[in-house]
Amino acid sequence: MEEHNQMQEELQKGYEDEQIRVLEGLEAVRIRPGMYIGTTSSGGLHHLVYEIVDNAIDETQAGECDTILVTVNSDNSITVKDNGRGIPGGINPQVGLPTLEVVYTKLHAGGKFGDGGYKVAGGLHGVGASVTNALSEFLEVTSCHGGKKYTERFERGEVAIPFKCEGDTDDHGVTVHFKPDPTIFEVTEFDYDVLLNRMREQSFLNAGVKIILKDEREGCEQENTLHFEGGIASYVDYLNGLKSCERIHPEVIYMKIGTPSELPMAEVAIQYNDSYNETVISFANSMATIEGGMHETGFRTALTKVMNDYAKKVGILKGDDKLSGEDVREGICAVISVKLENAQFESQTKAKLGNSEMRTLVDNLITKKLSEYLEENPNTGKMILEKSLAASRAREAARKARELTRRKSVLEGSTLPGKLADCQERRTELTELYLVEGDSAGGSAKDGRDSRFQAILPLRGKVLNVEKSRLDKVYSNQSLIPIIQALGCGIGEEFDIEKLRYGKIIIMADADVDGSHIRVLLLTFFFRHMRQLIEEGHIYLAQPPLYKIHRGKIVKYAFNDAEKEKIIEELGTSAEAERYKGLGEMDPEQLWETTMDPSYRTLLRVNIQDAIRCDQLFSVLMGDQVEPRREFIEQNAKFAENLDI
Ligand code: 1YM
Repeated sequence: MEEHNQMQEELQKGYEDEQIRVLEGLEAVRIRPGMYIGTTSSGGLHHLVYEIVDNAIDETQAGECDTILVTVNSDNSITVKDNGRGIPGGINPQVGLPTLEVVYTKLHAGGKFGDGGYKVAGGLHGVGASVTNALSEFLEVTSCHGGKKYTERFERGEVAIPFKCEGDTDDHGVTVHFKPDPTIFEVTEFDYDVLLNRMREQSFLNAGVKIILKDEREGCEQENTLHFEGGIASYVDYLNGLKSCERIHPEVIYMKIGTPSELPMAEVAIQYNDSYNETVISFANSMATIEGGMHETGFRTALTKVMNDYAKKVGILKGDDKLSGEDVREGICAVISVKLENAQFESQTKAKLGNSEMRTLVDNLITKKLSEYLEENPNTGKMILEKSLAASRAREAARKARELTRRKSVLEGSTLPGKLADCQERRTELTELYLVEGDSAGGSAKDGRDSRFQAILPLRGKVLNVEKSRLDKVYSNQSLIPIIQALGCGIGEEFDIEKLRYGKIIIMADADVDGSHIRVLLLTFFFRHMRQLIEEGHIYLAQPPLYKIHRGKIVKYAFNDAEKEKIIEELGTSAEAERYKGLGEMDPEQLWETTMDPSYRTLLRVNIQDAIRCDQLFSVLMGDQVEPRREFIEQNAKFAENLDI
């Protein structure tokens, strides 16, 4: 009770002044929500949940909590409940406010202001629960700590029912109930699958924690329990299970240094499969580092070194022969997770880890533990080496083929493909390359374009499915060579984005099933062999109209059925609508007006929001197993339709 009296006194003193300062802080969040949560669309909405869950996960990492319950309530509000220590009921001496109130009303970057604890789970910018509070219609906290139950209610970040002690309890832990503010968010409906993916990822990254996710909305009632004792080793097993390929050794290799309470900590899990591509995903403080960074660099360098040393040791590599980085990563599925204080994130999206000490830490971990593992498990070692050697031989065969036919110079861009109608402009940032399906559409595009900055490359024949082919086939494929030549930036090990000849690469294919197939084949090629083009936003999809509607001399275009109906209403019932069967039906002027004129057209920029999802999408859509593909398409019709991956 003493704690409580002291609190009342402190409150009298500094409350009003403080309250004003605090509100100014959260007001900034309400004025510019994008700066704190990225967007006010679906991504930002879900982010509100992650901030609260992150605090509960921190508590599990402190060893004080094992279960987190996340409920989407029937009114689209969210309840997050943990069974940890609860937030202490005292007054924070620095600000003279209840600690609980400080947690929910103070913007703070990074470090927690409790008893010397630190924050590792980390939200987008480490700003924490106060951002969720600022952007919620209401947020209620119940904290059971040290035998007492405390509550407080906020509305749009302001105190609505002050902090109070409700009395005694045997319970412990924190419960937060909030509802996103509909005046801030464009979307207020939670997507269960988005929450499920994030909760699954978090439970893989924090071994042992049990997260129960529940949907109580009418007609959507469901529940998932996410609990993986194996942590990231279970993650790798899960990822390999999603892919349409076979594992080449039975166990996941797991290596670790440090613990959550002894930072820094690094852990890596690896298992090879029989595909030709690599899936390496990395995290720092449980946040995905999509652009990699120091921990990934350390991993790659050490893996190449360890595999070469091992191959020499067992006598498989002789003399100066070497396995390249790409060779030893063919078919790898790996998850890297590091936890550290003072994480530095670089690049525009803050998705690249800059702390160089993480390169050394991961390098040391792999060098020591992976060498030991291979020594102790020679059968697994042999399987992996055989895979790397096969990759190396294929690469060598590709190199020879290239030299023989002087394809090297062909691929490196000194020659341009015969079919290319190039543009006059040379500054990459101003130019566009249209990859056009079919010769007749290619002809219209050539005649309709603005040749000052638009280049056209008609695609010939069927585009190779790179998911089923090794590099040597990719390099010698007649449908891909002209694309590689026109882009000028090389491929694979020789890829150099500085040499890219066009700022926008626009895929223009029909709006039908065949067109959709070509789009997916080209995207698979870019994703697997020139991923940086997608990451840096160079790849676009043209959006040709579906209908031409005319009445007398008035001609309008519609891009979907709703637009068609609207235009017919405007023009009157005598208006006629024709459905385009393909791009080839449009004359050059129509193609320019509807699809190529920068002042009228709409382009979809392809971005990688979720590299894991993408990897899975291509491996299942394009792999050679039919059953998983059918299942996947049935479950994910929205992905097959929506190519904005
Ligand atoms: C449903 C959300 O926030 N749980 C939670 C938060 C805290 C603690 C325990 C906690 C942390 C510490 C000490 C510490 C927080 N405490 C603070 C502050 N669940 C949820 N569970 N005692 C309890 O880190 O030292 C901030 S969050 F400020 F008190 F340290």
